[in-house]
This record gives sequence, C-alpha cells and structure tokens, in this order.
Amino acid sequence: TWANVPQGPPDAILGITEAFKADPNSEKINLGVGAYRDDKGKPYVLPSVLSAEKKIIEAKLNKEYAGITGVPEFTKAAALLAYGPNSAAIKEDRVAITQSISGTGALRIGGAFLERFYPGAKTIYIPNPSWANHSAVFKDSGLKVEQYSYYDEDTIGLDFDGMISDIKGMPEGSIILLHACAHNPTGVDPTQDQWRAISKAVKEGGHYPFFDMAYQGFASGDTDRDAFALRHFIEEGHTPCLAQSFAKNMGLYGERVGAFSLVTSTPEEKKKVDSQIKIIVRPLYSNPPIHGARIASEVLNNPALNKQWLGEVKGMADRIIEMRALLKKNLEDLGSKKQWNHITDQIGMFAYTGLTAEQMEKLAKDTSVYATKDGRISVAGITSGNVKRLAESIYKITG
Ligand code: PLP
Ligand code: TYF
Repeated sequence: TWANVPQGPPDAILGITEAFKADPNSEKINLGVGAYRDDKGKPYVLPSVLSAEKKIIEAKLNKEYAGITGVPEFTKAAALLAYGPNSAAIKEDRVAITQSISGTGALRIGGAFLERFYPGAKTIYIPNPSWANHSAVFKDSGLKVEQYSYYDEDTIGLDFDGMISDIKGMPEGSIILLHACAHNPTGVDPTQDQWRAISKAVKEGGHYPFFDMAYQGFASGDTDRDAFALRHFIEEGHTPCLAQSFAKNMGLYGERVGAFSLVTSTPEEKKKVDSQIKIIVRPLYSNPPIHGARIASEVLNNPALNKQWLGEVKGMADRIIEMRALLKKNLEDLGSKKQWNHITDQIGMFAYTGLTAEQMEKLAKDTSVYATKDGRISVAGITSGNVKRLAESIYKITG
C-alpha cells in the first residue's frame, strides 16, 4: 500500500544529532540543535522549575482535562510576561490568548487563524534566512511563504537597507514574520532604532506583524528588554499576533509549553477571535497538556520563584555571552587573520560563523565538530572545557 511513499530527508537540524552520536571520537563537540547546556556540557533543569514542579506534585492535583485554551493562570501570566505589566491591550481586555504545543504549535495555530480570517492576501514573508521550520509550518497552515532580505553575507550582520526596501516592496497588507529577539539562525538582531524604523515601514505598508518570540530573556538576560520590539510595535498602533515558547527560557523543551496570542482593537473583537481559536484547536488536539503549563504558571505567578527564575535566565544568557567572548579570544590568540567581531556582536543561542557548507563539512569530518551546514553554531554547546579545541578546529579550516 505504501510502496509509493517517497523517502523523505531528515530534519536539517535534528539530523545533526544522529551524525554526532555515531562519531566515536571522545572529544567530539555537538553545536547542532539549539538547546542550552551548562558549562559541563550537560542539559540544565532550572532550579526554579524543579521547585515549582515539586510544589505541584506535592499539591496532588487531579489530572482532569484543561479547557481548549489551556491553563488560565498560565496564559494570563504568559501574556503579562510578553506584553508587560503596563500593557493597555491587556488592561482593556483586547488580547486573545491560548496555550499551545510550545512555540511550534503557536506558530501553527497562528498560521491556521490567518489562513482562515486574515482579510488580505494570505502570504507571509519570513526573513532570509529563518528558522528551518518556519516555511514548513506556514505552508502546512495553508499560507503562501515568501522571503525578505535580512542577513548580509559581507558584514555577517543585518542587511537593514535591504530589509526596509523589501518591506516597502511587499504588496499592501502583507503578513510579515519577525523574530522578536535572538534571531535564529543568525544571532543578528536589529537595534532599537532599527526596530523603530521597521515598525514605521510595516505600518506604512499596511502590513500585519506576526512575532515569533522563542527566546524572551535568552538574548540580553532581561525579559523586558527582549520584548522591546513587540511592545514598541503595539505602542505604535500595530495589533500583532505572537507565538511564545517556554522551551528555552524555562528549559521546558520536552514539556511543550507555549502560547499563541493576538492583540485586537476591542474586547468584542477579542471574544470573537477567542471563539475561532477554539474552533481551530478542537479538531487538532482538543486541549493542551497540563503539567508543563502548571510548572510555568507557578514560576511566573509565585513572586519568589519568579525572581529566582529571572536570575537563572540571566545566568544562561550571561554564560552564552561569555562563551562568545572566549571563542573570539581563543581564535585571536591562535593568530587568526580573520575578523571575529560578529561572534560577540550577535546575540542569543546561535552564532552565524560565516563558514561555508564545505567548511562545515570539513569541520565535522576532520575535527568531529558538528553543526548545521549554514555555518550556524549553537553557542550553548560551547563550554570552558571545549572552547580551545573548538577554536583550534575553526582556525585549522579558516586560517
Ligand atoms: N521559533 C524559533 C525561532 C525557534 O528557534 C524555535 C525553536 O526552538 C521555535 C520557534 C519553536 O520551538 P518549540 O516548539 O520547541 O517551542
Ligand atoms: O533551531 C534549533 O536548533 C531549535 C530547536 O525541527 C529545534 O529551534 C530544531 C529543529 C526542529 C525543532 C526544534
């Protein structure tokens, strides 16, 4: 029956782990998947998350279904984290929100909602490059996917002029996907002034902003600072939608905790949007899992745990920033003639090294350093123990 099913390719990012596992070299380094590691290279369960989980287990709560839109204490706190305690949209009851299967599920609900109800052309513009899954998520939601300029190969930085000019060139009323902070895969974010100009261009084009915020707190270590773009757009009169993930900033990867929200103009609009989100979710998975959302809710709503968590997020962000500096220093100490400023200019989980696909292949074959072939490395996989060997490996290949 299934003889005609074609063999599909492995996921470009998750496939790296397979190659890494198969390598017998005891010094091998995995910089593929974006998942935080501590300085010993081990996965990190946040102490605030462990405490919250302990409380929840001790409370012996029942395992009844959540409502279609999830655990209300969680979504309420998630919206406050993203939009801020002073958000007029929240105070005026204009934000529709639902729990989601992490960030991916939020993007998918958003895609489905826009496909059904967005009044303009159903084309979403994503940055070039973007997270490898964006295009597939939106295509499977029924949207048409196009790209806008984002990355400048020559500067290994932002192609700001290209981005603005592409936004101006989009058909009026296009949907534009924006990485709220810590752009994946490049680690290149607009400055606050550039965000102001982007907001203006999006507004002038009558475009609709869709924010993907998978790394709030992970970029600068400050959850408010990382929400600047989203909050600025709203202050400027945009009514964006938002995909939130708690995979990275709470280390809840496999618990699949996230939220999709949409800012509306009136409480009446919000009610109608809420009703349609439920109609989208119901036949997809009926209602979301409760355990991770209860943990995130406890971490966000318990003042002592919240304070502790913010410190732990900053700790992760700071370790990543430190590893960037160490990698650059090690490369310079080796006598590399190349410029490595971009390693420390970039922010968040990933660095875009500027290495070519051939160089990345050589890096894996010759030195057992594994990362995606676009030259992206997960800085979270660098430790004070492996950074020297990593720098030597990169130096060997790039000079
Ligand atoms: N969006 C971006 C930009 C990402 O990097 C990721 C991956 O972590 C996601 C969304 C969604 O991840 P998850 O579904 O694990 O929350
Ligand atoms: O970009 C990354 O590495 C993370 C993790 O299909 C990830 O966002 C990678 C691939 C994927 C899902 C998550």
